[in-house]
Amino acid sequence: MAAPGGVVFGNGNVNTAMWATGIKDLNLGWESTSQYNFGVDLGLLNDRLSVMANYYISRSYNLLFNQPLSAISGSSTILTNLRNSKVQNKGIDLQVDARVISTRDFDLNVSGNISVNRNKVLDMGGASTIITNGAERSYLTHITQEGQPIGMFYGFKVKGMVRESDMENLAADNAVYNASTQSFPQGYSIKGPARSTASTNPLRPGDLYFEDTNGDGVVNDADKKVIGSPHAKFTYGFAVTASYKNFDFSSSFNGSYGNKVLDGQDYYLYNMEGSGNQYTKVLDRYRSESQPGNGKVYRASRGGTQSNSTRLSTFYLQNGSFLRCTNLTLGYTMPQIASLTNNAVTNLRLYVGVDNAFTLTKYLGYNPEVDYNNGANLTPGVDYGKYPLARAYNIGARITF
Ligand SMILES: [Ca+2]
Repeated sequence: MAAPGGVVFGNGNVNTAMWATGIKDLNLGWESTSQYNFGVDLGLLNDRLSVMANYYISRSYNLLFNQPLSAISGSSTILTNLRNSKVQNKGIDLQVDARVISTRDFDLNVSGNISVNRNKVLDMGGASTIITNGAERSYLTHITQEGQPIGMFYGFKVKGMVRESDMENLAADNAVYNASTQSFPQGYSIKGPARSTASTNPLRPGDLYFEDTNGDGVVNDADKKVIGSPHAKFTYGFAVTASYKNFDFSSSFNGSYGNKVLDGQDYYLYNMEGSGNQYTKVLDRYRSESQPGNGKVYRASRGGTQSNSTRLSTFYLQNGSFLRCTNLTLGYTMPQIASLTNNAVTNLRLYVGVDNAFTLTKYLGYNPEVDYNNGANLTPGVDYGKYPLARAYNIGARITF
């Protein structure tokens, strides 16, 4: 609660002092949860097929929340409860196991599971929307509001890229734009792409421009909206095991489908400010009308003159779906080992395997299974340098004496 530090009084000497490291909410309490489950467990076809299904609905109350505070208090947040807040999770878990083939020489088993969860804020406990920063440069990235899942991505929708042919219209708009009120005259309808108050310079060819959702010709905070969900439509896993005579094989997979990921590293690896390494994707950037790139990657600039590129927009949201093979193993059991060793060794199995064999994904970062701000559940789906999973090769022998 208090930490030693130093404080300078009039004579310039540093005196020993203590400072508060955190401010406590004396009424802080537990979150509470109520949950209902409905499950079925079926064995079919002489138990060669088994199905387990579970439907649940859970509600959590008085959620813990790091309320932002003025830093003058000595702390930037205070952990508190959102009184009377209510969040609902409902979903289905389904598990299927099948003995597909079962003969003297050959066995084949397949199992799979799928989980579908839907999260929804039912009551904010009197708070209005909570807009949070989950990434670099303090830009706001997530919104939590009633009727929606927790921590949806919040920002601008990219509408297009400014080209040379837009400049005449932009100049006409610029001529009537009132910079001090950041607005256009009443009744004026803009000719070119909407101008952004976040951009320090007028738009230039190669800049991204955002959707003006309320149609006033200017892009500002009022035009931000939910631009994607960090929550998967479903997650899943499956495994296949087989044996043929003395060989055995096993494999396991898992994955996620339908979630978006914000790669926080993009602010550096895509910024084209000449200050660090970049993705090779920047080679697709706009350079000129004769070298427009792929039409999606904005021009290079230095010092944030093209600030549209650094605001959270759909440009930075990536498809986070993946399928990962977590393990492949092939084994061989030596049948004659007992007689060869005069029963000194009763069983010998040799095996080779690989963990994290491969991942199928469109995600550009190291690992689409991201969870930045451990436990900060208002900012899910942010990758801030998630460490890649190592691929490990195993080779071994299991000896039974
Ligand atoms: Ca607007």
